[in-house]
Amino acid sequence: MEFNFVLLSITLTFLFIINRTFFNRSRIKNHPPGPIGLPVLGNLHQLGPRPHESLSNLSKIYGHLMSLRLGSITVVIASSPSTAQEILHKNDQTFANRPIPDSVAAQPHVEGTLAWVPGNHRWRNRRRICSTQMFTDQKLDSLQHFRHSKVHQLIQHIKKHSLAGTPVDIGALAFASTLNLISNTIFSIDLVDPNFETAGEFKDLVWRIMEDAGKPNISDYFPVLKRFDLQGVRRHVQVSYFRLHEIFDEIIEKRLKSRELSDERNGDFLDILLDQMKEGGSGFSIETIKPLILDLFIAGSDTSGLTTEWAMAELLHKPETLKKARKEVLEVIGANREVKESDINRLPYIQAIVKETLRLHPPVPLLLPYVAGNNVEIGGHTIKKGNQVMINAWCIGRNPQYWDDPMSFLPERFMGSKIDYKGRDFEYLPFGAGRRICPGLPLANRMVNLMLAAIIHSYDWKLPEGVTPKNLDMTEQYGITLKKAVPVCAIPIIDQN
Ligand code: HEM
Ligand SMILES: *[C@@H]1O[C@H](CO)[C@@H](O)[C@H](O)[C@H]1NC(C)=O
Ligand SMILES: CC(=O)N[C@H]1CO[C@H](CO)[C@@H](O)[C@@H]1O
Repeated sequence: MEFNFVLLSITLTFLFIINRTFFNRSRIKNHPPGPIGLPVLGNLHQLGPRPHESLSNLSKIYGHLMSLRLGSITVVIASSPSTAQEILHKNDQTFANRPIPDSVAAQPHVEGTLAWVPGNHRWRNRRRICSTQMFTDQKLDSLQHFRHSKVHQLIQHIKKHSLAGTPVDIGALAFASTLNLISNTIFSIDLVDPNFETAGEFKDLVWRIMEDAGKPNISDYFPVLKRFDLQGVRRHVQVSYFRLHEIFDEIIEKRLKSRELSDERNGDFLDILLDQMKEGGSGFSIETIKPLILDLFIAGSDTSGLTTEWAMAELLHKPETLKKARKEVLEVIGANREVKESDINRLPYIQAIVKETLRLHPPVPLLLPYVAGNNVEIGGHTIKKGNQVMINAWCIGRNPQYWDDPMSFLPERFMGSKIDYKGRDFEYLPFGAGRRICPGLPLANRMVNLMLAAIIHSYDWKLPEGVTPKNLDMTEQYGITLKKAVPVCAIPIIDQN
């Protein structure tokens, strides 16, 4: 009797799930097509270790707008320029909000972030301050001397390797350098040892948050389970968030004291935010500027560092492009001074290399997720209110319909081309587009071009013993950003002349 009861309940549950899995979709008229999933898991098992690539493969079967079920969440994936445009541009009002992953929601005052708050008036206010006061050409110019001195230190550090003939882990150096480029832009100080001698707590903390945030977690796909924090993600990541807030508290307190003593200002991002705090109606307080600052570090450091690493990897993979790049930098800058941000305009080939790198290796391959605020018609299908929406920028950048020879690294394709990553060309979206396009783009553009040009300008590069351009490992590894699976190491050589 008892046995039968168990059997019955199992069967009923199973039928219930089957029912939801197979018939739910067809009941929604005109829902985007997609693969049929397993009970409970849905299509989670089909994502694999490189979701952007699996989704790209699936889109070849199901089309440029397809629907997957991840646990109990329905996710719609757009994989063409036209569907991306309809979502990011035409219907940006509908897609103003993002779902907040559990690991992100674990931070104190998540409502103070920029990337994860609903696109309401508070978000708009914060974005406006970013784009009119922080990421302007004028402001970035006024803070560029800090970044020049950081890149100088990077080049000096590489010199030690070149004298010893030892390989440099380019990604690790680029990540640490980027953290300091950003921390000098925000705080006018280094948060990572500029001599790269110590590992550095700050770097570890930022890294740990990114790792935790990058792992897909049960709570995100089964929101019912959220409060149990089954995998302990929230508890684990919270420790890092709290410590980072402590570090920021110390810096802010110091700054407030020095501002009391003198009217002199550094003019960095922190000063801008503290000035804003005094203005009525800005909505800023000490507690809510910290998550904003943290957002800039998290969103800006790994992305920019990785782009630099991938660019070097592609150049080492294709030595004739490296040669051509070096020639340009040496001709434009000469051998007697260091590269500056103001030189970037005169380095079209370096810029083309950065663009081509971002086409093949967009560090945020699926952009950040959106959530539909209402039912909406996209590409002839209906996306339902509450569905999550992702844009596969990686897939779009490799589509042979829009790109000749898409799998080859050809910076030349951007020479004299009007295509840019500023959100107008929907076949090329490494920074997203529309109202939530990356606000850090102007800074990223400077940092990556500057680092790359400086690394190439000061040294010639060769691969370590046993590695040839052909067998250099170019595998991608998916996290919150798209890494190289094997770090690119190369030996810097000082020119003999
Ligand atoms: C190569 C470097 C970078 C790349 C490829 C990149 C890419 C992106 C992408 C794809 C998005 C999402 C856009 C969307 O959903 O449509 C984004 C958002 C964002 N990025 Fe970047 N980013 C980079 C550097 C930076 C830097 C340097 C900063 C700041 C210091 C930054 C700050 C942000 C912020 C705050 C957001 C959230 C914006 C919002 O939701 O309103 N990023 N970025
Ligand atoms: C996607 O398809 C290509 C070509 O068929 C295949 O080589 C690759 O392994 C697939 N990738 C994934 C992640 O399924
Ligand atoms: C931080 C954390 O606990 N992440 C987990 C998220 O989910 C994956 C897959 O289930 C786990 O492997 C991670 O450990």
